Amino acid sequence: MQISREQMLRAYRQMVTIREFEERIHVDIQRGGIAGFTHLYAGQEAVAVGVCEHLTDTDTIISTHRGHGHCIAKGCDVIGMMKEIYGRQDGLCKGKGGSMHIADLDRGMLGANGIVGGGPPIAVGAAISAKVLKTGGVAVSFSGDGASNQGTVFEAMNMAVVLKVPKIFVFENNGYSEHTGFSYAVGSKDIVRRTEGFGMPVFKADGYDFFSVYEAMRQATELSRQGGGPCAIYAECTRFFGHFEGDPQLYRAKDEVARLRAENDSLKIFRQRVTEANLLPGGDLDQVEGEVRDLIDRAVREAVAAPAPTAADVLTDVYISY
Ligand SMILES: Cc1ncc(C[n+]2csc(CCOP(=O)(O)OP(=O)(O)O)c2C)c(N)n1
Ligand SMILES: [Mg+2]
Repeated sequence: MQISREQMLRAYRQMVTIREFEERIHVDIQRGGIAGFTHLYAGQEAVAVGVCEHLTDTDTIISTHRGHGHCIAKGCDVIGMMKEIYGRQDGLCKGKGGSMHIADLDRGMLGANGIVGGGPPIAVGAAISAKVLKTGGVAVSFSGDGASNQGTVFEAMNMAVVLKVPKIFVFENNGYSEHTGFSYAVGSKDIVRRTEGFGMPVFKADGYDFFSVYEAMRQATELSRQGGGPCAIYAECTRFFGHFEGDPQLYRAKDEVARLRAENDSLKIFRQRVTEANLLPGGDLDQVEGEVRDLIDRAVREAVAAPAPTAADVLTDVYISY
């Protein structure tokens, strides 16, 4: 696998940024300053970063209700995101989107999306646009195991194959659709074969291992950028927090999260791999962690101090005139 020292350090920084961002929100949300539903992505970092490290601003992604990690991995400004989650006037979407609707078109981040299964059809549109305009870009959708059952996702997969567009479907199986287990809700219990049934190749990855996802995405982008049409990535992973903040998680075994944090933490796995192979010294990783913690502290400080939107702001950005 070809990956430079700089790329590895950047990937680690992105994964740590997602983790620290989410851990901080998990604590700070108790203070009551954040409105609306918040779904945290901690635990799934290797997927977002392994995928997005292959993308540029020309490529587009569309996320889910659990979108913070995808936004950070795609290069959205972390301070602007924090302000958005706090509903501030100078948040990334002027405080009007909040946690579930962060978008940044300049970064090719077409939006988080509260409609489960709503993303893939939009990303097929972006892929058609990339093909027609010959941008060389690919369009990526992230979907959970629950979303993989939605009719919208089936239609999107079929259309992407028929139109042979540069579209990559990323399926993140974190074991639960809200509170419903994967093995109950996915009829065939096999998202890979079901996806292949639509006529596209699926690259399987270990969702806890950045390098595994990175390699799967390398193959996926190579295929789709060269005109090979759509493909998919399938990764099993886990979320460290509840479905939403406040979820008592009664459907999980008492020690499940503690065990996953001990054995399946993508940050620890990354550190172990690069230090044991002498690819990066542990001190460099420590330095990244310190810098990220400072950044998150600053993001929260600025978000808390930032002005809220005014009543007049309700009337702007409602309609776009073309
Ligand atoms: C169309 C639609 N149906 C139901 C919901 C309620 N809902 C929100 S998240 C969710 C589960 C999604 O599970 P999954 O796709 O596995 O994503 P995860 O939460 O695990 O990241 C459901 C059913 C919704 N937001 N949209
Ligand atoms: Mg899920």
